[in-house]
Parts: sequence; C-alpha cells; structure tokens
Amino acid sequence: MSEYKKEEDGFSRRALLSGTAMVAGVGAAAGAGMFAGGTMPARAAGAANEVGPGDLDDYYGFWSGGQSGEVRIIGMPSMRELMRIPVFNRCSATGWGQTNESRKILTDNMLPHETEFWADKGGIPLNGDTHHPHMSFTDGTYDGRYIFVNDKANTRVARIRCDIMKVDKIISVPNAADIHGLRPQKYPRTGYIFANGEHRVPLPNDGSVLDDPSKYVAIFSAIDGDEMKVAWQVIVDGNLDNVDADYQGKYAVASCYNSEEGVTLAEMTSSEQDWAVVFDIEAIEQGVKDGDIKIYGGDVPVLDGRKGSKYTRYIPISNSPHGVNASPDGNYMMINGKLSPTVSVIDMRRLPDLFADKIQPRDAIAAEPELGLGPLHTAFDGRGNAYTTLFLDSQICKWDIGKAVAAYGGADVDPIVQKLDVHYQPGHNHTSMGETKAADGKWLVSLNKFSKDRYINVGPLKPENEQLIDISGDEMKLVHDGPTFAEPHDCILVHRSLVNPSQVYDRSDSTFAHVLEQADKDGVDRDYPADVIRDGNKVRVYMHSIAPVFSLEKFTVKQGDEVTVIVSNMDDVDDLTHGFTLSNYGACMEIGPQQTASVTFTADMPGVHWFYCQWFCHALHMEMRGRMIVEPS
Ligand code: CUK
Ligand code: CUA
Repeated sequence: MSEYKKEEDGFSRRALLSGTAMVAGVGAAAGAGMFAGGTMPARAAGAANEVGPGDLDDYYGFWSGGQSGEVRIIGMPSMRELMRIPVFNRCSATGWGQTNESRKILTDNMLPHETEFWADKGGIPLNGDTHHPHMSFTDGTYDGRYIFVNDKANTRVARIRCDIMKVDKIISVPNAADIHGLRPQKYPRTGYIFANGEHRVPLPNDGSVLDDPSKYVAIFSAIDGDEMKVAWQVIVDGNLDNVDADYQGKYAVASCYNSEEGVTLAEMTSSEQDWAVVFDIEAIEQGVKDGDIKIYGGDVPVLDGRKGSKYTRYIPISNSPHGVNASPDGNYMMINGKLSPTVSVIDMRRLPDLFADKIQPRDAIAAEPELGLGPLHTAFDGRGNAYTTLFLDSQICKWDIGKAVAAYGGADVDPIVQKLDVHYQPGHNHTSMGETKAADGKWLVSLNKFSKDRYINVGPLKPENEQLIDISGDEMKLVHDGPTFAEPHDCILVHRSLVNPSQVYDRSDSTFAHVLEQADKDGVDRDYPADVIRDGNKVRVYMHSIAPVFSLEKFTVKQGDEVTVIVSNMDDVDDLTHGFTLSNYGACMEIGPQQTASVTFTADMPGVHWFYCQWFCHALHMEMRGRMIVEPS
C-alpha cells in the first residue's frame, strides 16, 4: 500500500472531495443540486431527432432494465421504446419464467447449490439486476450476433440472440459474488466476456470463513461467449467495479474501489487511493496452460492475480474510481474518478512496458484532466473528444483528449470544450457506436438517475430521465427527454445496418428443438398436431394455431394430472403472434409466427377452464379459445 501512498501528492485533490465530505455530498446533491436550472427548455419543432410517423430509426438502442431485470430496445434517435426482452425477470406477456423453454434456459446452468436453494421457491430466481448490456464484437466493432448482460442480484450473465431478440443462455458464475462490470472482448472477436464479481466473499464461500473480511476476495471472470462457460477466473485485491477491454485483444482493465478491503462505508472510503487493475490476457491463458491454478466451483481454473502477480498490474487512481472506457482510437482507457474530480487516462501503448517492469504503474497515466464533480462514465465521438458524466454537477463535460494529454505534459491548454446541464445526476452516458472503433459522433444519451420536475408527477416513484444530445456539431445540443422505468444503468447505440432480426421463427430453431423431438417420440406431427398423449399421469396436449383457431377446441384430463400444453403457431405472416393463456391456472405464453412454445402445470382444479389467445391476432381473436375439462378424481 505504501507504494500508492507516495503517489498521493501527484493528484489535484481538493479538501472538498476528501473522504466523508464527498460521500455526504452524494446524498445532499439529490436534494439541492438537482433543482438547479429548473426551467425546461421547450423542444424545438422539427428537432434533429424527430422521426416522423412511419419513418424508421437509424439505431437500435439496447438498454438494460436495472432492477427490473430485463433489457429494452429503444429506437434511436426517436427514443421510442420498441420492445422489452425479459431476461432475469418473469414476464406476464410472454410467459418468460413460465414456459418450459424459458425455464430450461433459466435453470440449465444453475449451480448445484442454487438448484437446491430455489427448488421450493419456484425453481428459479424471480429477480435480477441488469446493468451492462453489450453486443458481441468482431474486429473492434459490433457484429450483430449477441447482446450480453450481467445480473448483479444473482451473479449471472445472460446472452440474447439478436436474430430473435430472446435470451438463449444464462449462466451462474461460480466463486464470484454479484457480477457488476461486464464487457465483451473487442478484438479479434468476442471471445471472452469479462465480468467483475463486485463484492468480496470467502473462496470457497461455504461457511468455513465467516466474519473475517481479511479473508474475502474479489473475482474477475472471463466467460467464453460462444460456449457460455467460465474459462478462467483471477483473484484480485480490492473490490471490482467496472471493466473494459482494449482494441488489441491483449488487456482488460477494471476499476477497483475499496482497496481498504473494508465492509463499512467509512472503511471503504478511508483511503485516498484505489486502483485500476490491468489483466494480461495472454499471460493468464499461459498460466492456465501451465497449471498455475487452483480449481474452485466445480471445474473453474482460478489464478492468483493479487499484487505482485505476473498476471496483473495495479495502477493507483484517486479514491473510488468507477467507469472504465476505451477510446475508439485504441490508445487510451479512461478511469472515471467518482470521488475525485478527475479522469485518469491510461495510455494502453505503455502497458507492455508496465508488465515488463520498465516503468512504474503511474507512468502508464497519460493525462488526468480535472473535469468537475462526480465523473462516472465517459463516451466518445471518434473525433478525439470525450464526454464525461458529472454526477454531482449534473453535467456532461466534453473534453479534448489530445489537449488533456498535452496539458498533463505541461502545455498551457484547457482540455474542457463545453459543459452541458443534464437533468439530473447522470450515471452512464453513451454515444452512437461509441464503444467501437466505428464511433460516429452523432448522438449522445445521458442516463440520468433523477427526473424530478421534468415530467408530470406520477407519485413518489419517478421515472429516470434519459436525455438525447446532438453531438454532430461543435456544440452539444440537448434535443429530447425520454423517461424510463427502473433503472437502466447503461445502454449501447448500434447502427441498424449491423442488426438483422428475423421476421418469423425458423421451425428448426434450437430454443424449441427439444419440444419437437418429444413430438417425434410421441408420434405426433411436428407442425400441425391436434393430439392428447397420456403417459401415466403425465398428459401432453399438442395443438397448433392458425388465426383465429387452435387445432383443439377442447381437451380432457384428470384432476392431478401433470399437463404440458404444446402450441405451434403455424401462421407464417410477420407480426402474427398468438398467445396461450389458461385462465385461473396462471399459465401463459407468447407463440411467435412459426414458433413452438410449451407450458406445464398440474390440473388440480376440476371443472371447465377456458384457454384463450391473449395476443390480438385477428378480427375473431376473442373467439380464439377452447376448453380444458378436468375430470374430478
Ligand atoms: S454502474 Cu450504474 S451508473 Cu452499475 Cu455501470 Cu455506473
Ligand atoms: Cu390468436 Cu389472438
């Protein structure tokens, strides 16, 4: 630690920002600072972001849904919400968490102790906390294959297929606690998903170590994005927060707060210095090959990357850094100060020398501009500018990276280009294509934690306020306010040319292949069935739907039977989704065109129960229904 202490004077720290004063300020700001600038500029007619009726957006925005556990698709620049993708949450509309197909995805890769823990609680975790949605990369830019997203609440990572915009894999990450920061490898391709276990816990966390925080560790994971399996993990000092990957495929960099390794707020913020930890991917892979590992959590190779390790380097950064953002030219990694008013700019080209011990950790810093209070995240326009959110100042600070580097070298230049008020308290921000080498500098979204007075009052719980800023010119211009429900931390803006979703399902889609295999075994038609198969007290009801009818107008089972209803939607017209809802049995599902979906329940209530299509599909949609007759036992 002493090595870091002596660096302290190199920082332009201010009394205002020291330790607890700053922490107290975080709370106070929500009450005071956010009222500043209370008059709302009226939206200009024909604003730059206007997308007229019938016109299409230029970008897919993928938004996390925070503690709602989902991912949302927002059309950009209109900021119209286009779709919600259920991920870690349950969804009443689509039956996510209820259908056999979604439950298989949700449970296939649970850890043994989780399966046991959730067994009498519905079998799956009911909540999630998504923060960081990121698309897969090839050669430094988006490739349109997948979106990956973390679940901080239950230590999971999910993968969304961008052809059908549904989750196809969810894994629980062993050993780590509470996956927070997540980024895909950018080069040569994804590849790895880097995932930060934020909270420090014992390894293994099996009850053998309890109230002894000195024995807790934080775990950095690399997940194979093709297999969706943890490839390796690294133990680090401190507390992992955010992470980003470089454009060279050599390093990942994570911010660490709580270098103190404390468990209370006072302990966690007592030190003036924390750090960014750099991971040498090639060295780690070699370490795994050489067997410099311990196996934990089943079969996961875990390396020791604590200080002094050849796999990592620790670069001192002022107290509690947060966001980590690679600049699109591939040269820099921005470490956002949070409790420090600075952004520390790591020159990625100096990292080989750092790992060769030719330079000191702080020599990897190329700039450290002082931008304002509470810098959390930084975005880029591809023209050499960076845009940093200032949480406490409720501003976006636009700054010139080249000038910041020059100023750090002693030149008398001011890197700050412009500060723009946002409303209020921004966390993440994101530019169009901004986390790729194809950053196009058109749009910036500021994801603000408080909307306060920007909308008519909807009660004590307010929406967040996500503001669209036109950055195509020399000046940032605020053009739109967009409310969102709890709580998108982060988003990405992907040009629509890179995403190519399907219109209808393919009948050979892997998500329901196992259902059709069962149909083969039961000797029923895969596509156009109308059959009831009894298998002991298990009953499989196969039907298909063509608007506005199900192929069975009734089916009969016995009280106590375990009933699986399998519906294939054989309409092949785009936008012709059917549903299946069995009233009073809590069974529901979405069945897209050419999709098969299934749901299982116990028929424990005798009598007549209607099932109906809950997706408006036809003029006779209300008549699209049938009866389940349950004979008393
Ligand atoms: S974190 Cu929330 S504002 Cu989870 Cu990316 Cu910074
Ligand atoms: Cu089918 Cu409504």
